[in-house]
Amino acid sequence: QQSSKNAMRSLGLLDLPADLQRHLNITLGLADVETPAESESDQQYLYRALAITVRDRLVPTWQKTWKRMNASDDRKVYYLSLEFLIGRSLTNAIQNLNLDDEVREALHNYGMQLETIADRELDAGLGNGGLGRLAACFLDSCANLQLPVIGYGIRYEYGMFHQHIEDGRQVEDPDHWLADGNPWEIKRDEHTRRIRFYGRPETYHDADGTLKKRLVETRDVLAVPFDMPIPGYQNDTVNTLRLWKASTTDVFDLAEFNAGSYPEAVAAKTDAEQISMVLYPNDASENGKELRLKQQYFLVSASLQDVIHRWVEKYGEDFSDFGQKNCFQLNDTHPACAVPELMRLLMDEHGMDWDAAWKVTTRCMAYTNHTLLPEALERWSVGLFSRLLPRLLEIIYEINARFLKLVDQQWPGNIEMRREMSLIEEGDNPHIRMAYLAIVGSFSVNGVAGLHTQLLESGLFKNFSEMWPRKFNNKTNGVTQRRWLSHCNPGLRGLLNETIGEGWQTDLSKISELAPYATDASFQERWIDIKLENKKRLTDLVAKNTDVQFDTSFMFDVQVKRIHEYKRQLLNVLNVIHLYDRIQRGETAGMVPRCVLIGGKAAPGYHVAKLIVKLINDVASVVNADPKCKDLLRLVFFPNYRVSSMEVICPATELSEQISTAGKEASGTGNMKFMMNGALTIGTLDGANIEIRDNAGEENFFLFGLDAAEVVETKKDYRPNEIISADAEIASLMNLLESGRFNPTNPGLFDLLTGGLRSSHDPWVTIADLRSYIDAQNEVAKAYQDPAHWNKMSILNTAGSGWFSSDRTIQQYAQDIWDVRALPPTN
Ligand code: DL6
Repeated sequence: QQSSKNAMRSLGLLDLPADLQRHLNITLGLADVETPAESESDQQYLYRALAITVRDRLVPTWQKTWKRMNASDDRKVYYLSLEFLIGRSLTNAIQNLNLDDEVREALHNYGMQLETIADRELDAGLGNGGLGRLAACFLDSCANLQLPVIGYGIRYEYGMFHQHIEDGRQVEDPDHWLADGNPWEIKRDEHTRRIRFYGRPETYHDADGTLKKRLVETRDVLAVPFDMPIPGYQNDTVNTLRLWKASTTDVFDLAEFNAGSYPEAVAAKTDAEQISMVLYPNDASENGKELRLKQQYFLVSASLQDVIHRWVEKYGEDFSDFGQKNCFQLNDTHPACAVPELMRLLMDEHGMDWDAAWKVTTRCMAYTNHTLLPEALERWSVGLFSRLLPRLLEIIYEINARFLKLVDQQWPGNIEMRREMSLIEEGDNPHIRMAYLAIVGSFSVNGVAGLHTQLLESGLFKNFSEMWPRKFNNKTNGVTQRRWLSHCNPGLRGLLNETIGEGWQTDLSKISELAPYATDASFQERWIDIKLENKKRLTDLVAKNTDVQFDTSFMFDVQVKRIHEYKRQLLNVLNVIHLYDRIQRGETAGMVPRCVLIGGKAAPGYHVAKLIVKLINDVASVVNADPKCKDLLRLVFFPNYRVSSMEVICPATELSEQISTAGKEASGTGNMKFMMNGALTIGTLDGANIEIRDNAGEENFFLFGLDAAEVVETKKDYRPNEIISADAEIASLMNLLESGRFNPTNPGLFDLLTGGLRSSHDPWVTIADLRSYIDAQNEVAKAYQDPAHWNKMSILNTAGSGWFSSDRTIQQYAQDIWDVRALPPTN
């Protein structure tokens, strides 16, 4: 901190209010700002000027961190990810630079609160959900731990679509988040890389007469980097997220231009720029589109070239230590082309032979799997690959041939095993299995929660784990407490600082010191007050975004995440219908008033998920309009759920719904944010829920449903209709749903959903878990009626959340996989 203060002093960066004024007047050219700055336009200017003012204060440390990186001979890590769901940067930077007081004072001159101005920032929505947000939390933790880690991603012009609701249905609007510019990025033209698509591989003899391969007749695109700062927490470190934008090699096709074909001449530009134009909004299904493969290769090739360029600058053409000094963490299979691309670069462009290149490649690639769902496992058609990336396909074939020899050694003569493990899925339309490519090319393969890793080893990747047991390891996910507790819950931050000191912000294991206060009446009172404040904030946000008025005396019961059948928002709705049904019958004894909030985006092409959104909204309309429900139940579908809304939702939540079919949710990370903020979880034994329960204590967790093994057993002879007719309450709620009560003008609208629930092939076995879920919800209600008991459980959840800091996760990656240490300081 001291040295960054010195750097700022020498750059004349000590008078923040004056700098803000200067950026308003000079940089942005705004003569006057009304005080208070009430107009939207003034607030927008203030946001931009403040962002630049704060960024100025990051830059000296950022440059110094680059210098430290370049000076160090230690190993470095590159986190390759098609998604970084960063959210907002301003408040994060202010917090990490410890500028809160100064900024508030400066904004006071314009009659403004920091919160109002911060609200002007658009979320950087460069991700779909858990996988992308995890990448953002990881970068935060790497900077906090001063690790030499660079994030590499794509600078999508359009991020995750905006969702609005019309007649209860999801409607998507494009998210042009860059329309007004992005004050956080710095373009680095000098590091532009050339990416070569299509073409054909040609054999030739090099100067020494060695037979070599090169690509000819390619169609090239430029990758232009934009760097985003990733500030560490008050620690004199600013790491980098480098995002690539696609650009054409020539502004115009001159021949076309001269021939008078202006539109055709410009077409090449649009064609190239397409690659980084839009984030694919699919969360858990692969889609096989050519543009998506282009994005993947574009990211991978640009990033590898970037790293190799720095290597050659420093060490010349000797790559023998490259694997030891560099590590690429592949965030799912999306960047799995890195394996053959590094081989290509090392062999075709840097003269290595196969064996040496393979040794280097498999020394520096590590792969994280994030899903067990077969439909999410990427497979690329060989036909497409051979057109778009013909040289990579040759290399993949060679990797496969050599790999299958190893399979033969392990299981001699076992043709079936060869077929099962081959990187190529044979058939009329053969496909490349990207997960297998990633496993074969990596020295480490990890799952993201204990159960998930076990299931990978015993199921999806069983053969590979038998072949290479030591490659497989678990790294349970985590989230950064700086955003997901300290920043988003200022009330709780204050109480924690006062009670256990500030150390938890960089070492969340310290939060266990809270446990002794769980039964302390005066501490509980403050705990309750903080929750109430947070509930008021969420009530305002709900009122602003919907026509529903929450009541802060009700229990806040929340499920926010992508809409997917396996996450079972439907199970949640069935319980709401059940509560509504009970209210209609007057059976309200033991019921606790609830505001149920559900939010999340459905992939635009996922029909069933969109129908679930419609059902939630239609049930909500009936429930919220019914006077009988007024004192007992509200339901809202929260539109356009995103990082910045979670920052208001999670501190206010009392009950966290983590109700996926056991064995389907790899980990979950929202579950961790809720726990940190004192919500109790109702959940299945799935993903990280298991570890949440272990850490909170089983008496502080509402468990229900089948476990993963029982789900498999149940599916063998699953008869949901029998379950429904044998249970009067379930029969009654199904009857209500099927009677058209929620869709009176559109009979049959929800038949697809009810038919699915009743099908003996329902993969999510929702009805099998419904009774157990309803019973657990009744337990929740009982517990909520005893505030001292509830708050004790709530405090113990927060106290038990230390394990779920992404700092812990990253320390494990750094130690067990990456083998990297903190950057040494400079003198
Ligand atoms: O690991 C981050 C996150 C997990 O917490 C979720 O459980 C999991 O569903 C998600 N996976 C994906 C899958 N995408 N692909 N492939 O988003 O990862």
